[in-house]
Amino acid sequence: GSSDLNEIIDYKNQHYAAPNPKMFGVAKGKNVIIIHLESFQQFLIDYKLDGKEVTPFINSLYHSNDTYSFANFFNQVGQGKTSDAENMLETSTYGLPQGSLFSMLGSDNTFEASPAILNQTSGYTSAVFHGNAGSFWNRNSVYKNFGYNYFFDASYYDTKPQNLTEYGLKDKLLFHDSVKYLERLQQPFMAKFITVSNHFPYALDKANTDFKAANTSDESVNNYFVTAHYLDQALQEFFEYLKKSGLYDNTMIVMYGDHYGISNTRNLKLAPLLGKSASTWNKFDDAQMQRVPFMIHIPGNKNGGIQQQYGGEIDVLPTIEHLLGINSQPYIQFGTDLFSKQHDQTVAFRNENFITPKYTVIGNTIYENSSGNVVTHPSKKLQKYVDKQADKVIRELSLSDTLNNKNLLRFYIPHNFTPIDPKLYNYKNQMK
Ligand code: GP9
Ligand code: MN
Repeated sequence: GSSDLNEIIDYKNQHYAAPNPKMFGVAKGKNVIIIHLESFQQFLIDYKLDGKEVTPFINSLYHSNDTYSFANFFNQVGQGKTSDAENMLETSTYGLPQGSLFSMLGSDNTFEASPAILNQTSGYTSAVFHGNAGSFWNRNSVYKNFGYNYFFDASYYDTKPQNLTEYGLKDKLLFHDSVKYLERLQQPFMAKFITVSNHFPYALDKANTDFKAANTSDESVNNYFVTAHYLDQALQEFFEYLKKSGLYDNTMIVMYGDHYGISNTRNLKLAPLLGKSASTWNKFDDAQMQRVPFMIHIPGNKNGGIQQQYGGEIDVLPTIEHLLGINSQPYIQFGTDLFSKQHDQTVAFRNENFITPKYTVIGNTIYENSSGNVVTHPSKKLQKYVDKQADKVIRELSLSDTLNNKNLLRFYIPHNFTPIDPKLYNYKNQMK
């Protein structure tokens, strides 16, 4: 118990990355809208299928100088997929090595999650909008423990069959039909939208399809572009609403892809569309495909641009806290602010493989990022560096697991933090 916690506290203190003074508080007091881009991979950005941009609107955001756009941002999920991404983004702790943390620990654990932190430090109201059953991934329980004030699940939307795809309400309807609730949230708010239409197997009715599928021998690969295009249009419509309503100017919009849409086995079908050969495709290529978008859009900011630093989902919470002018130091978080000079650029995958700006390490194999070649005879210096990173990755993952498996945040109450009592939250008949 307490010696575990002391080791975790030592680690997080020594790993802490101080805010970049140029970035601290640049979005202070703004509303925060977080848009979860289901299964959206980085390769879609600027990608053209048969000469046609798949996601022109997201591309325009990516290149806007109001957006901090990350070119080397990776998903770090395990088997908990979407729920692991949510957990990392909102607690800066890792998902579990097996299963979903939301499902296994989410009902009973104590968390110090972003809805609670933003509320208690800065008066934010929080809400999640998601057109699937609230029980999926145990969200009904987890969100209460995170301190979400509102959770609008499928029961708040018109879910007649033609409004649905496999995992819930179609994205355009999710955004459109959430406005009536969004407009009633006390500001400043933090609102998360979890989209679902771009989810395997990427099925969408003809009426919503205006992009030509790819032509591989795998239907899901082909249709991935079609549903990604639909998601792009849904996002554009939502931005139009935000501008019309006036919310836009006072809101920071954070967008991220949660995990891959095309699995490693299916990458072999995708390879030719990326100008690669399936016969030389390898684990290095699979690892590079774990890049997902991470974009922070701050209207009127004008200082954005494409960021090259390496990072991942674990780093989002301290980054957002610092942008909002909130000190992240009191909390136990395993990620570091992407804008900090001390940001840790080693990206851990849940299986202990990792990527650094120069190397991709899979098991005992070191690949050089610039060439994709295996480093067959690493110098002593390189081997020492890699071993040190590997030790850190293993330690960080295991400390996160200890924290969560032993529910140690019960015993760690930051100054001025009031632990969340889930009994005070009720997601039935909200705003009715
Ligand atoms: C369902 C959705 C999908 O509610 O969030 O989760 P995933 O299958 O991607 O983990
Ligand atoms: Mn997902």
